[in-house]
Amino acid sequence: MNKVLAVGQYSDIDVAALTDEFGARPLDDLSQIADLSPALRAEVTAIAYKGHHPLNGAVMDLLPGLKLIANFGVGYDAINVTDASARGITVTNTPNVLNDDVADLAVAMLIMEARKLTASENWMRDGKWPAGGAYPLARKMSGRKVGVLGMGRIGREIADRLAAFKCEIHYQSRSRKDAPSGWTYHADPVELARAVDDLVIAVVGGPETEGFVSAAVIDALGPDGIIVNIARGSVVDEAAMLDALEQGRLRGAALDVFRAEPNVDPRFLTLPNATILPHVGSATVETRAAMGDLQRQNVRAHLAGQALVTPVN
Ligand code: 8YV
Repeated sequence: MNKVLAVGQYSDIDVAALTDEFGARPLDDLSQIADLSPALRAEVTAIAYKGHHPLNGAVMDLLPGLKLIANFGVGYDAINVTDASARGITVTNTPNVLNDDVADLAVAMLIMEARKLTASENWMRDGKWPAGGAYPLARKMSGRKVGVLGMGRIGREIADRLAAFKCEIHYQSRSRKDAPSGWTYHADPVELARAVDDLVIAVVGGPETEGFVSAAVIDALGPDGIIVNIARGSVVDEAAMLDALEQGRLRGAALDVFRAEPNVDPRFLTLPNATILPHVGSATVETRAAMGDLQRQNVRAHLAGQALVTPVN
């Protein structure tokens, strides 16, 4: 019996853990589920999922006994939770264990872009220092007004770190949060962008935030601003942001996530005012181990008939 499918690009350690403990059947991607025989599909009660391809009702219907989708990641926008709920399937995610890494990266990327760290390091690696002299002056990051879009658990970790860099904190969220005095709440993203120098995106992905950082938000931030995105590419009007970066209507962008990743719009690859990373927010040995562990805690609880640890529906 293979009650568990381990679907996605797992590390060897995670595949071994899922197969050894649960007898999970590893599959590279969701499309392989349809290739399993109906008898094998009927055995499955849980998917341990790691990926960003849409997992919707059509896939769920291939597995008549499916009761759990345990996502490897805090963001579960790839999973259609409405479809899951309608079929009595519980979705779990891996919250909190990655907050520090993602927040560290957001701050690091803001500094990288403001201080032009990649470009100045390349200046040195390319041997330009002796003849070319000092690298052109960059810009200061500490003490800027920063807007955090989305004050959830990760947004809060980012804001706490930026406060330690003497930044003035503004935020936008569905509701006002219990935040330190001096942090300014804005109900609207355009209003937030108008009030700050730089914008850090930390909202959930999915339909509710699709294109939330619109051309109007980008214009409100203005030509001295930097946008940092560690959330999801879908939150930003990418074409509007690319136009603004190319035309100098936005100073810079520091991006760990993209709309069509891993197939990034090639315009990003040549922009001198963008710091780009291949979705590495949670990509440390320590945090990926903790994410895998939390995913398996949910699968274990499901197989034992116990309460799930981190359900989202
Ligand atoms: C990915 C992430 O899940 O947790 C999230 O929401 O975006 C990342 O940590 C990671 O790519 C693993 O699939």
